[in-house]
Amino acid sequence: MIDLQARIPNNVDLADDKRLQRALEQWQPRFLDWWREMGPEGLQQSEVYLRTAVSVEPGGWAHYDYVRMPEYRWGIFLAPAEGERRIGFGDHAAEPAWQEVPGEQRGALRRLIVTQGDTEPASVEQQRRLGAIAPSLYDLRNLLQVNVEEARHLWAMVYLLFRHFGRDGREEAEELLARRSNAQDHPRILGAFNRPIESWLDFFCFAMFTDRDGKYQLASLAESGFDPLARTCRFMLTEEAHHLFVGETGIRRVIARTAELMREDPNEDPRARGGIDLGLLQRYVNFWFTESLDLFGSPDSTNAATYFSEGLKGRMNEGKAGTYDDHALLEGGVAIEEPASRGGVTTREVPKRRALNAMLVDGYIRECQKAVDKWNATLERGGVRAEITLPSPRFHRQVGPFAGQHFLPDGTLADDPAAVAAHLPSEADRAYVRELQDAPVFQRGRYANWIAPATSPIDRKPLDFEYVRFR
Ligand code: BYC
Ligand code: FE
Ligand code: FE
Repeated sequence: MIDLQARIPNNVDLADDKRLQRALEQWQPRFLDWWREMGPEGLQQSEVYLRTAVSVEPGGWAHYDYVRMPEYRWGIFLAPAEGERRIGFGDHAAEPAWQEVPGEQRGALRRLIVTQGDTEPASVEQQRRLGAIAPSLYDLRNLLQVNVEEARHLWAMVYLLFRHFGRDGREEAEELLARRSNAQDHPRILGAFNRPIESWLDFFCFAMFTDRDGKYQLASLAESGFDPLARTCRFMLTEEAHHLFVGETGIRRVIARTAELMREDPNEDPRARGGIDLGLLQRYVNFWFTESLDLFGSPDSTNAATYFSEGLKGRMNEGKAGTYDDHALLEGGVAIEEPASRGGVTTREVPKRRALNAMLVDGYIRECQKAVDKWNATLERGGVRAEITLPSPRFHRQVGPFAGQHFLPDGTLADDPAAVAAHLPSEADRAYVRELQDAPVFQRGRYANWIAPATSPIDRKPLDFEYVRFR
């Protein structure tokens, strides 16, 4: 049983480790200061219908109720231990999984945990102003659900830092509250987490593409030989599914509404009817998809090879029977694309351990494509003969061999570097979206004009439920 009245709800026997408990209880008020300063703006007193993680049992892990966000029960939950778990890959394969951090692996592990932890508060910071322009109570509630859970993911990483990394861990935990998304002098660690999210179009694209990187990274870390990291990531994945749902269905509803407005307009122009045109949406997709590809790191990465060799970060489903035969990856290679002279593209064979980022991103792209196919099916049903497409991974890159190159979304070289910008959101696009999303819709069951109503209830409540009570 988990004691939900404890100051920090947990299933890690915190009460038995008084020093650790005290240390985390000292960090808690600083976390709350950060939340009040950088969390959802203007909504801290409101009562929000939120789910809270209360156990790790598959059927009953979440409890739904109205909560004022600063009173949300941010807890520490590890998925159940899997008996005598063994390391599933790399040079330590078949050795018992580590319950404590091995000395040689300390630096690399700390870095992985800090990088993962840094993204969580970053996303909350990026999204903090969206409440004031929410398209409905339903969407507002989903945004805030994502926000409190990302903050819980910060707790998940901070627990590991405090429990396993001593003084350096405590210092890193302070830094996690000190860096700020998009700040000049102390930005967040990874690129996409320093890009502004100023509209709901940005937010839905972020939840679709960037949270999905989160899913893939967490799934890789869930294979870690460091068992506490594996178990905490496994449980985080349970929450992550909803974030991806918010992104994918958010864009789907925008598309459904666009199709409707196109049918109504004699010139098939959704803008004439206060909607979002597909060209603009495509540019937002182009931006967030490629920013998210950068989060996978370079397709040829010695870091990735080290993480795998040392048993710290595996492949998705590495431990699942039947997924892979070879867990050593010492033989063979993977062909990686690189720019060649005069706008051409060539491939180079990279040893498998160094190509792990490339392998992970392949699965990610396939999953994104499936969601895009569903969007296009919505367009087709809506009678629109146009499609959203994923741009080529050569386009708009800041990491990997195509960084700094000027390729177009169709994968061909741009004659003129400026031609690339035409496929990304322009200042005019942003201004239009700002104009469209300048006020919230807070009446129950109502939606902004540019998005179709929701179709999936939350916790089986009616869709016109009072998901947020303003105070
Ligand atoms: N921006 O060998 P390379 C989530 C750095 S999202 C800036 O190519 P590596 C969430 C890299 O650090 C999931 N810098 O890449 C989503 C390295 O620096 P050094 C977050 C970047 O190391 C939504 C250098 O470039 N989790 O949870 O194999 C809402 C060369 O790196 C970037 C993780 O990322 C970038 N995009 O892979 C909330 C998991 N990419 O060594 C939450 C932990 C690379 O030159 N992190 N660099 O100083 C990792 O596994 C790896 O660090 C990465 C990079 C996959 C990110
Ligand atoms: Fe997260
Ligand atoms: Fe997420």
